[in-house]
Amino acid sequence: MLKITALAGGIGGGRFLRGLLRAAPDAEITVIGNTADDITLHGLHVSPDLDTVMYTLGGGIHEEQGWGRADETFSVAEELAAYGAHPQWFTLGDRDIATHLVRTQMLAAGYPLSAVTEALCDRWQPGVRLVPMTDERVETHVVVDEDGHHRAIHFQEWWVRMHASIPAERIVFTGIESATPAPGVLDALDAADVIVLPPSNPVVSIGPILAVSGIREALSSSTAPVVGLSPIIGTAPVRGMADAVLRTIGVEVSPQGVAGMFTDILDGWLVHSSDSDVVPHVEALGVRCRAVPLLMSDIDATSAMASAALDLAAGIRGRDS
Ligand code: FO1
Repeated sequence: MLKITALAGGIGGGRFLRGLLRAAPDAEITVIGNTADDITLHGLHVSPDLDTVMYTLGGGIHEEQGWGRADETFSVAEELAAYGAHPQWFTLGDRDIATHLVRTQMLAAGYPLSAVTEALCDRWQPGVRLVPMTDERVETHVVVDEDGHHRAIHFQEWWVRMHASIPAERIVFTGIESATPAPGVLDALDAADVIVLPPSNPVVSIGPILAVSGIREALSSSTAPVVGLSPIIGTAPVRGMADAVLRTIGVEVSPQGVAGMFTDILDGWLVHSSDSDVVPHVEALGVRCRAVPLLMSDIDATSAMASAALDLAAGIRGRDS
């Protein structure tokens, strides 16, 4: 039984994982999910990246959006707006709210986020074991300079309300100092035959997971091959705002720039077929590199990407054994 462990954010992670499940139907897959996007709204604990993976693999996702539920209604959101309840820039659908009610109720009863996630996944049967990176609260906040005042706002406000329209001066993972890996995380990294970094946002999705104490060390000392897929094609992200946050931390917006963030943990890196000129530069970093199609247009494409990642891992394992 091939054991695969993947570190995943939200939309890109969910889409890739659907292809991984198709490419390796008999594998045992554990997903370590990013929780730094989490936000409390109207008293509810929302875990966007965990929910996106759970809904995408469980068949409940709103396909075009990549987040939230299919067949959604917004009666509660309309009523909240009628009361002038804030914020109104982050819309929770009625079906999605049930997820947040169960999560909030279980957290209030003392269950850790990992137990809550297991309970929610019991309904959705995503076909992977979804584990939050930590059971402690971590939130990505962004320092912006608005009208000459520096202030820290929640990542979701910067991304959803401001559309990342003003530069992020700094990105901080609040609470990361006291965050420890959730139960099962280090075991999943230790037991893995292959560890995969899907094309999630390297700064605000993969970054927080690696920042949880012990996780980056587990990856860099792992005997299992660690293979990543570039979220950047050419000089732009396939989706989202990875370019904006890469600029904030001073990393070149390119497939080799992102690979350079992870040379301590990467054994292999896939870049898009149009970036084949980048391959020798990545290999010069000591990371095996291949150029393959990385556009996640449909499940055939994501399954092919996943197979390419597993092939590269097998080649690396073969070389090292
Ligand atoms: N993104 C938006 O652009 N607008 C929204 O109103 C919004 C609501 C929302 C509700 C639940 C959820 O799980 C995700 C939601 N997102 C929304 C997406 C969210 O910002 C992303 O999933 C990630 O957190 C950022 O990549």
